[in-house]
Amino acid sequence: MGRVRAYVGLGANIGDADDTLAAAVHTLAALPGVRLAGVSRLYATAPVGVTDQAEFRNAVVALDVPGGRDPDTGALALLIALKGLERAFGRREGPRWGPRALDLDLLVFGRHAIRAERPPEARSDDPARAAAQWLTVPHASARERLFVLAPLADLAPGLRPPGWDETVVTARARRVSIEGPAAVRPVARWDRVAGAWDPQDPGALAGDGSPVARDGSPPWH
Ligand code: A4P
Ligand code: MG
Repeated sequence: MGRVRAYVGLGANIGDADDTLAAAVHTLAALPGVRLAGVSRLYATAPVGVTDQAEFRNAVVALDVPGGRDPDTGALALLIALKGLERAFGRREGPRWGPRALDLDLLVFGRHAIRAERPPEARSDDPARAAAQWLTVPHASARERLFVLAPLADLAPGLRPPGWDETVVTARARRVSIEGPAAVRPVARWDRVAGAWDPQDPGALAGDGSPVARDGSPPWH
């Protein structure tokens, strides 16, 4: 298989999350065979799931990655690289939905729908995690989370991931009406030349949830 456009969600709420996410963008871009194709705005987001924890920073990157011999193999190779990066950035096992130094989720892998079971010898002793799918793509809860949909819509508003009956921008508008526009707040744009977050004029989420900067330009330029 050739190359595949993948979208990866980044989240953090321990330590200097802005720095962590910037470093993670650089590290993802340096993975073998990977090309960085886009970086969303950086968002400050209200915690979902366990709400009694610090605000998160979230972003999404677009990566062109090797497709592997088949989609399952290519996507699992990327997942394993993401899990390695989480650990390298200080992620430790913690409660589900709890605070984390870095969370990397594989949101979309081209046009492929993937469900891979963890091999028995790799299952955790922790019963809460033992039955977890090894990999489900598109990510099972992405559609219901504004902290994923808002940055994903910066990069791919018209994308309709496999299994979805709506585009990313439509899903975002639906979640804005449920979670409220204050749940996610753009705080910076990615400066491609500097390779850093630029907090100047990050724009806003418009009433319909569409990303429009004050100068009218789309936020990823
Ligand atoms: N897994 C299956 N499919 C995937 C996939 N597409 N991408 C498996 C990544 N992993 C996938 O994930 C648990 C297992 O899911 C992995 O071992 C992998 O084999 P994890 O990252 O270790 O655990 P987790 O993150 O605690 O669980 P989960 O269900 O992934 O939680 P989420 O969805 O990542 O939620 N609030 C805000 N505002 N921003 C956030 O970023 N994040 C969470 C975590 C909760 N609240 C948040 C945020
Ligand atoms: Mg996760």
